[in-house]
Parts: sequence; structure tokens; C-alpha cells
Amino acid sequence: MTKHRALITGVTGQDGAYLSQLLLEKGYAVHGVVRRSASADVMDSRARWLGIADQIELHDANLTDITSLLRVFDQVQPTEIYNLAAQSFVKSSWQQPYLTGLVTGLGAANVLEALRISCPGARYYQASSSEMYGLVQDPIQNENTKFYPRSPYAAAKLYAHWLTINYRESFNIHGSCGILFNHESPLRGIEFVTRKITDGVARIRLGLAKTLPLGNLEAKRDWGHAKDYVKAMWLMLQQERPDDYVVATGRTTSVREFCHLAFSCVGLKADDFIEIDDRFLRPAEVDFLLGDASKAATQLGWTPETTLEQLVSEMVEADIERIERGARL
Ligand code: NAP
Ligand code: F7E
Repeated sequence: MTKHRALITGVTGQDGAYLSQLLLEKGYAVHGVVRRSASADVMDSRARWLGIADQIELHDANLTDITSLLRVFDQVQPTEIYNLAAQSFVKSSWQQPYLTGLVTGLGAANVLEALRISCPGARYYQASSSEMYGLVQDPIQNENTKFYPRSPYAAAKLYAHWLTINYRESFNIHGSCGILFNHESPLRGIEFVTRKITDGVARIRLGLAKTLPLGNLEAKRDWGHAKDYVKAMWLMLQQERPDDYVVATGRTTSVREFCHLAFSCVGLKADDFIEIDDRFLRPAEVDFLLGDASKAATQLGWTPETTLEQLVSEMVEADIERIERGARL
């Protein structure tokens, strides 16, 4: 058996793909949890995009079924577990609050219990989120900022976050939480605003669309690159002691400004194409996020490597190329 065995829940998502790539480069045996889907191609489309699909061993399990997790944990005996699986789209969490609580919240309880029963020595990463800050209580958010969740998603994440801390204190597990601010990439789901914008810019540039419908343009986010952020996840599990860390760039940008950057990549003006569509507004909004990652810098030696301008142009170029090739992602 390989010495370093990682098990990733949510391996088919954006972060799961980049984390798999990083761990493979480091010589890990990478195992991933996938839930059964009727459409086979969704299972590993991101890993295929990165050219690593045949190097990941996939296991059929679901976060809501602890027996399935126990079977996989027993078989793989992972040394590191990254719990990335979630119903992660904030807007959907108002349409599906129960499911969001079940997967994003109680799913973490199932993973922690399976770890405690089957492989108590494994190190555990919990994908916590800046959404937990919600209605922000400090102008710059760090590990000491009070939480104020503003969606069923954020409430579920807060449960999983505190449960991880509780298992650390109750059972001495090596469990760390990464409070990651928004991170994006060409592998970002199409419903999230950054990818929706870069896909929209690509379609308009190629003459396939005339407008880009959006919701709240004034919301501000601290956006980084997913490829940088998965390095912080790994670093957390290499520390002697488990702990919680904010991972962010320290720069905040509005959705409107993001649009300006993306349209300027193809020589167009955002204001000529954006339409406000109330369907994309939320019952409660997170207006402003700005993270202070100085603890991660000092203790993990982690700093972001990609600027927002580089991120936006990489995403726009990838979407143009993808559409021209007729590829799906
Ligand atoms: P993502 O692309 O939406 O991926 C979510 C993953 O969870 C997918 O692999 C999905 O599988 C899986 N999943 C959903 N329900 C499941 C279930 N019942 N059982 C097993 N797997 C299930 O999310 P991401 O952007 O990579 O984010 C990774 C994690 O970090 C998530 O927990 C997210 O909430 C959290 N987070 C993300 C950000 C960000 O900005 N990206 C910031 C902070 C925290 P399918 O492919 O089958 O749908
Ligand atoms: O929205 C506004 C929207 O859906 C960002 C998840 O990864 O990051 C993500 O959550 C902002 C919001 O991401 C549209 O109202 C305007 O203010 O891209 P988003 P999110 O809600 O910040 C956190 C850290 C996570 O943990 C989550 O898992 O953009 N916005 N117009 C729009 N948003 C969308 N999706 N679509 C629009 O048309």
C-alpha cells in the first residue's frame, strides 16, 4: 500500500479536481468518493479536463449514507481525508434547505463518524466557507471574526465547522477547517457568478449571445484561484497540530467590476451587455467579504500566487476555447 493515501469527498467538483492533481504530483494514491449518476460523463469530466482521470480511484458512496462511507474507508484506509462534498450553490440552498442541511451539514457528521470508527488516525480537512461570516461583523474577516450565516448553506457549513472543532476537542482527531473565501477557475460550476460571466463573455464574443442577465452587481467578494487554494488545504494537514485558517487574497471586488475586467479581455464594454434580472437576486444577500489570511501566511507559509486579472483572463480564454472546440464542462 502507498504510504500517503488521500480520500477526497467531492472529488468530481472544482476543488476535488485541483486537489487530486496536486496530491498526484506529490506521489499520493488518490481515492475519490462519487455518488452514482445516470450520466456517466459527469463523474470525471473535470479530472479528464486536467488529464488525470485515469490516475484517481473512484468509489461509489454518498455523504448521506454512512454505511457506504464506512465500506470505502475500511477498504482505502486513508491517511488523509478531505471533505469537500457539499450542496455548494448558495442560491439553491433556499430551494433545497433540507437537502443542503443533510449533505453539507450532517454529511460532515457521517464522514467524521466513519473516520472515528474506521481510521481514527487519519487527518481530516473540513471545507468551511467565508459564507459563514454572512452579515459581516468585522470589516476584514479573520479566524476571530464572529459568524452570522445568511443562508441555509451557510448555516449547514457552520454546523460542520463546529462539529469538526468539537471532534478535535472530544476525540482528539487531527481535524482542521479551512475557511476559504471564494475561489474560481475554468473548472468552476457554470451557475456561479464568475464562470457565468466568463462563459457569457465568450458567447457574446463568438456571436452566440447578445446579453448577460445577472442579479446583484454590487455584491463584493474576495476572489482567488482554486489551484492556489487547494495548496492551503494540503498544508493544513501537514501541520503537527490541527487548527483553523482563513484562506483569502485580501482584495475585494464587486460583481460589476468583475464584469468590467472580463469584458475588457475581449475588447468589449460590460455596460453594453449586462441586464438586471430579478430571478438571480437572493432572499438574503452577503454584501461584502474581505479575508485576512495572515495566519495562513505565518503558520503555513501560504500566500496566493494568482492575481484577479490573471484569473479572469484565464477563465475567459478557457471558455472561448471550450466553446470553439464544442467541448462540455
Ligand atoms: P463543487 O464544485 O460544487 O463540488 C461539490 C462536490 O460535492 C461535487 O463533487 C459533488 O458531486 C459532491 N457532492 C454533492 N452532494 C454529494 C453527496 N450527497 N454525496 C457525495 N458527494 C456529493 O464545489 P467546490 O467549489 O469544488 O467546493 C468544494 C467544497 O468547498 C464544498 O464543500 C464547498 O461548499 C466548499 N467551499 C467552496 C468555496 C468556493 O469558492 N469554491 C469556498 C468555500 C468553501 P457531483 O459531481 O455528483 O455533483
Ligand atoms: O455568488 C452575486 C450573488 O453564486 C457571488 C460558493 O462557492 O462562494 C460561493 O458562494 C455573488 C453573490 O457565489 C448573479 O448574489 C449576481 O452575491 O458566485 P456565487 P457565493 O454565493 O459567494 C462561497 C465562499 C461558498 O462557500 C459557496 O459554496 O454574486 N450574483 N448575479 C450572482 N450570483 C450568481 N450565482 N448568479 C448571478 O446571476
